Amino acid sequence: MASSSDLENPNTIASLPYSYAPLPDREQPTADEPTVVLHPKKTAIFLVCAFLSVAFLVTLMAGNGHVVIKNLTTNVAPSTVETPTKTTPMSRGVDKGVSEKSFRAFLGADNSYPWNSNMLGWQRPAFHFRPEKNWMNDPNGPVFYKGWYHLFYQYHPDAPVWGKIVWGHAVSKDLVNWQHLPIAMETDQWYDEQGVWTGSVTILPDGQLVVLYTGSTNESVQVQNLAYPADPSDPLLIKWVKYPGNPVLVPPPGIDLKDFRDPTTAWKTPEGKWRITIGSKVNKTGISLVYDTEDFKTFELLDGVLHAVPGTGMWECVDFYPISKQDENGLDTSVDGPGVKHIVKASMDDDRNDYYAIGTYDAYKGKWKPDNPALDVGIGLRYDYGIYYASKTFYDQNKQRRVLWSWIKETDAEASDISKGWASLMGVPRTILLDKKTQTNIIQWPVEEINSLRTNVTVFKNLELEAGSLVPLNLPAASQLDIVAEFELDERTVLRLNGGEVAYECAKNGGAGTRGALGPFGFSVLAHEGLIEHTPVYFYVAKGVDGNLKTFFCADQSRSSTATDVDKSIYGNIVPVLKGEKLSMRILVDHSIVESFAQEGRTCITSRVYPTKAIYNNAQLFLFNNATAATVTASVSVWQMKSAKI
Ligand code: DQQ
Repeated sequence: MASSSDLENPNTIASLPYSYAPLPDREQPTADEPTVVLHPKKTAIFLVCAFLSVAFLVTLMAGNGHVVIKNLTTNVAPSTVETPTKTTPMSRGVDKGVSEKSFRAFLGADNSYPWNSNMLGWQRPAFHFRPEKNWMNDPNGPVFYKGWYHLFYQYHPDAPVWGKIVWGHAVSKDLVNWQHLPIAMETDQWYDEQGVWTGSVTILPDGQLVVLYTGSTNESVQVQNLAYPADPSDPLLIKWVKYPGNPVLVPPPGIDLKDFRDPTTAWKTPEGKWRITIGSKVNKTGISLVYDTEDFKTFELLDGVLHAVPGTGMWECVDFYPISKQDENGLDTSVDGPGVKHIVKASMDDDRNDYYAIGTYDAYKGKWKPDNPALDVGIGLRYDYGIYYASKTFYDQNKQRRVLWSWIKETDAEASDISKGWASLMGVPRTILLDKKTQTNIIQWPVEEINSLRTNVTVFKNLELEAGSLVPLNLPAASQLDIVAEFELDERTVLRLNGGEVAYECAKNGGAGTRGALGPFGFSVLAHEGLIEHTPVYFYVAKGVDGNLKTFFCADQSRSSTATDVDKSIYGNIVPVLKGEKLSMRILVDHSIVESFAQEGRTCITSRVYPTKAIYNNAQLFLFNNATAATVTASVSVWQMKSAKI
């Protein structure tokens, strides 16, 4: 095992057994195809790898994989099993006017899996933020203030399910290690009796802070309220005061009393006023209302809306911010001008995903339009193609960057959340920049501070993965990893191949078990040695009739767990790959959370994975190439990740 200081020294690069097993459905190699030559001393390892490869391929190819999973559930030893508390399925949030807050696909079905405390204990993340216990959802009011990063969040202090929400609060010097602080705002007023909901911080020119947040009133009407720090000289901002004249905004005529929430950070208008936007809907059209204010106490509703998209439903947690067309730094929210584009992001209550679009803002009219109407908000690009919702950015004046926080919910049964005593966490904070190469998407990347958790790197250079190969990376531990890899497809095969693959979709084409000439290939994370459980994160390259390549980035959870009561979706989307670029991915594995980034953050996928066997020392990492034709060359660095103080 090489250490990080050995990185530059080629002698310390780990040697790796070459693994190849003929594919069950593959003809013998033809003369012009590469032949595998095994070194004698590697034969023993080869046999083990070949066995695993066959097991892997059989697993991958067994229909959609569910048959395998069903059969294997009988292997779970029930000796230490605790019977989970059965809960009556009930809606979390909908009757109060917000989206469903539990993962409900399996609720009501009598298929609770016998989870034990060992399994549930492993799921707890080591470097993703979450409160000490109970329920958390949206990030609120992130800000850098007097040397501290503040994170407020939707928090239910009484149970690990959504309920009467208050603002939880934590601070950090580095966005990695956190100190939990007392609840910042409780449900102690008639105008927020049913919940202190999502809101934002604005920094005024004199450095003072104001907060606007949604209160769900005693009658579950959604109103906007003003709050500010009780003692602005306190860098920890422990105590907050609610403005006595609250609410400062109530739903305007034509807007349903339960469709008016989540005020943004304010930005400056050309006239020097402050402007905010608030999500809503009219029938099925998602909209963003615009208000101007001078004092955050009285507001003027602008004619029309910032933007509206028919058919998208209620917009929650709208975010609006500038992004530089040429610079590598982030922009403060009020920045505007010729070198600037503006992003509108909305969290779609209907499908629970965060969509963004790049466009042009008209500050005089208070309106924004997308550069490409086909990729409008709610119908085009997503921040993340997995579990990622209610996100919120802030401008970090400490490091001149825009940082994205997001809620990652659970996709297990609510009964498991009750057993483990906590539910949900935050994604690792990501910097956001416009992709200068494509100009048509943003790039998201874990904040650089995350790298401080890296330790014990293992490096594999130019590994040749024949079509149909599987390589165990034999790491001492694989539940906390930072994996960075580059892949190159064998050019001769790519050129030789007749194009013709028309449509591919990660979710619809059978996942890692669907084999094409040029993919899938990538990693299997949280993999049990016999691949009883494993989660492939991979590229799939399709050659079209026009000869052009299209690359997809996917995460396949269909075999991630032998448990029957967790989500097993296959996620993913296309990823732009420009001429001359290698395929690259980064994966952060943190127990039950896997955050994956392709092409330096053009396409991202966050997965929640709940293995029952591939846990603790039984979690492993494999490289695989399940293509039928192409050899793939992989160069990989894998760091073990230390636990953060959270
Ligand atoms: N969560 C909050 C609302 C917001 C929703 C309530 C999004 O303000 O619309 O907990 O998850």
